[in-house]
Amino acid sequence: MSHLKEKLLKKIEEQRPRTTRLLKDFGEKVIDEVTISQVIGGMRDIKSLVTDISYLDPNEGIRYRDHTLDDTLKLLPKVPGGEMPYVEGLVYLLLTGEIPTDEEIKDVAEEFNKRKNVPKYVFDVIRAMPEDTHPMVMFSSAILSMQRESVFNQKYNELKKGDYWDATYEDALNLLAKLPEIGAFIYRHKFRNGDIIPSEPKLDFGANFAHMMGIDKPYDDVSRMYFIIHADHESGNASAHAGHLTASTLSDMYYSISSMTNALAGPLHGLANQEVLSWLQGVMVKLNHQKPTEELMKNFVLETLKSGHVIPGFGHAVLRKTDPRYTIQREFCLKHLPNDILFEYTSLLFKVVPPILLEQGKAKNPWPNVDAQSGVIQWYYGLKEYDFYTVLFAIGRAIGVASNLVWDRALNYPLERPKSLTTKMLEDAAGI
Ligand code: HAX
Repeated sequence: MSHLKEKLLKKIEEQRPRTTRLLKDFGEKVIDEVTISQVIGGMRDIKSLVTDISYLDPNEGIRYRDHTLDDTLKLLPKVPGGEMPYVEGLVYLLLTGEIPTDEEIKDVAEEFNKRKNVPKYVFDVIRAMPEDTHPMVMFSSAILSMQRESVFNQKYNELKKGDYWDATYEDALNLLAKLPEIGAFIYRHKFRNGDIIPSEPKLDFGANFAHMMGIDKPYDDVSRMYFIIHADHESGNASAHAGHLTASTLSDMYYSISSMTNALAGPLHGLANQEVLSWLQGVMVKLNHQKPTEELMKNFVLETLKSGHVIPGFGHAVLRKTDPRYTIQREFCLKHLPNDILFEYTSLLFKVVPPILLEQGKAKNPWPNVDAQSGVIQWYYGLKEYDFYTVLFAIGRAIGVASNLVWDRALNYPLERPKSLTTKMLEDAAGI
């Protein structure tokens, strides 16, 4: 058994009695009330999911296993010669709750190396799709096509409930190891005439992805940063929730991560990183690539709002301050691309959008989110095909969601089934 799996089993055995006790002795304790606006308004803020892997504070941002994102980046062992930590280290942290040693990171890297070969039929599925298929459709379909590989699915009839986590863990590692290969294949197939670069087993998760994409250093660090900061945002965000909901029916990892990907592909969620770049490019073209004045930028923002569209990259359903994932990327830009014109545009947006949204008085959070900044970095390093950006987000997000699904099965979280009401029932409750 790998070190990671052994450690995970120990943690699961420690955790199970806590969940059992809460259910058995305190199951009827009330922890929340639900209002009509929450019922109509997308279940916003209703406390109804459990995860120990991350927690999103509205003002502080995400914590992974109780570490802020800044601390996570500081505490996880760094790749020699790089600024960013091993993605393998994050996988260990999210699954076990512990900061790994170098040896423990090596163990995860070896596990991934053993599992990264993608079956040929997956590439055939991608190749068979029409040229103008969106990369997220290719990514989701590639994942779904591998469902026949699921250990959970193959062993389901002989598995005891207590061992569901084990087969789910195998599926998680098997799938996570393959996602960079699939993502890079889609990119090279769709945007580089099918000139595929084979994987390099000696490289870590982030560096191998950069290598397969065909992008030089420091893109290896960009990839590590990108996958780490996008990995998890507790369980209620649409992509994580879609994955969790699907898995709650005992659908396996492949069905669930494909669901996660599909939810991420909406413009209000992960597709916002593509929308930001597309919007900024539109502005740049209109300005003939000159730096706009503050006044001009304000006009573009107002025009977009007037046309009934949201300003992509701003606002959040939970956060009420600037997203630390935005700040971390902004600091990277200040260090590596301070004079980039697109970065200057983004910085100007950071200045002009929040006061406009505040004045408009609708958005509960006028501050930038992760997506406002991420495309700028990709563009700078040559990845200009912005409809690929959400695939990068999906590779990162899959790490958090897959870790959660292992724990979902370990703690036997049941089938999800919230209750719906009719409008008449709400009117009755309101005394109308
Ligand atoms: N521009 C214009 N209006 C905005 C806005 C923005 N960036 N953010 C919120 N609003 C509006 C909403 O559309 C809503 O208007 P209506 O009442 O007319 O429907 C109102 O302000 C209240 O919305 P809210 O309660 O503040 O925000 P929600 O929880 O409903 O939505 C969103 C959160 C992230 C979807 C929203 O802020 C938005 O659409 N932002 C732009 C798209 C975006 O950047 N999405 C990525 C978010 C981060 C993420 O998940 N990444 O994957």
